[in-house]
Amino acid sequence: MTIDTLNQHHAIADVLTFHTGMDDQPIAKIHNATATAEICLYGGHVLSYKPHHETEDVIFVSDLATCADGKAIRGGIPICWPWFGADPDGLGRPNHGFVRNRLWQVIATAAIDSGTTKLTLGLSDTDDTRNLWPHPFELAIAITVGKALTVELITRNTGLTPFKLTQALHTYFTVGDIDRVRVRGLEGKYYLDKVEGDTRKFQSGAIAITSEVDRIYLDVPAVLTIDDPALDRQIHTTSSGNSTAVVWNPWIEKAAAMGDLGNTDYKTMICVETTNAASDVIEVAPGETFCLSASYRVNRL
Ligand code: TA6
Repeated sequence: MTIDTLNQHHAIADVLTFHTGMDDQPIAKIHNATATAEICLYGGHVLSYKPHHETEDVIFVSDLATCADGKAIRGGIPICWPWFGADPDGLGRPNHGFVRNRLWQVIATAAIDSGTTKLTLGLSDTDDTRNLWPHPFELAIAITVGKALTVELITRNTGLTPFKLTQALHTYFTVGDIDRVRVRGLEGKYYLDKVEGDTRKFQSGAIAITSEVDRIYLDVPAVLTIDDPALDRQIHTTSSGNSTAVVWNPWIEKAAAMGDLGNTDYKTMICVETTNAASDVIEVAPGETFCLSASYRVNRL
């Protein structure tokens, strides 16, 4: 669909409109009574969420991010599906699955109220996806922009056999100073430390970031909090459908090695991801659906 056709079919006057964005990909721009947001149809990818009371975007996107050559956008909320991390079968398929570098379709737009707007995007199987992963599916992401940002990733098995998933809402958050950030809610939980060969470790106290952090936390609670004193705010994440969560910061060396991340970007971003990862594997029966969701709300420290 062209931008004009998207606007004819799905725009909401003065609230939700479609434009040409990053690398000429179509983006939806939302501006309602509560917040602004931007969602790229490539990847079904949230790029921005900023309540009017905030000076800094809640969501981090690298200035070097690109959609070129099938790359996934660095930042925002990448959708990892139907696997999280490396190809589980070791067949050389893309890291984090194959839906974050495809063009999603607009399913619906709705003005819930003056301060709440909902955009639903969808992606279904094709010959190309079936060559990568031999299952029919319908995937939808429902994005609600209001006092909170809510993202629901809904998988429907439209085939005749069950399939297994791991997946993630791989959310990048903007922070003012990583040295002063603390992630709370995972105290007393075990995690797999991917920096040290998936060694199982115990989290005592709040999480501070003082080197590369790449951890899959197990048996996690629904609510986590990112304390960001430099921006004088907290971000609360409330999730459902998951028992694992990932905390990731590439730190100095990994950031310098990533061509689509600035060398000092590790100082102003952190990923706190809502995941079905590691042993948290989801099986979806034929005709069934599964929803993984996360909701993000900001308040003053
Ligand atoms: O969620 C953390 C992680 O799995 C890290 O290991 C790192 O690979 C990150 O995702 C980014 O992955 P990407 O494929 O987007 O570069």
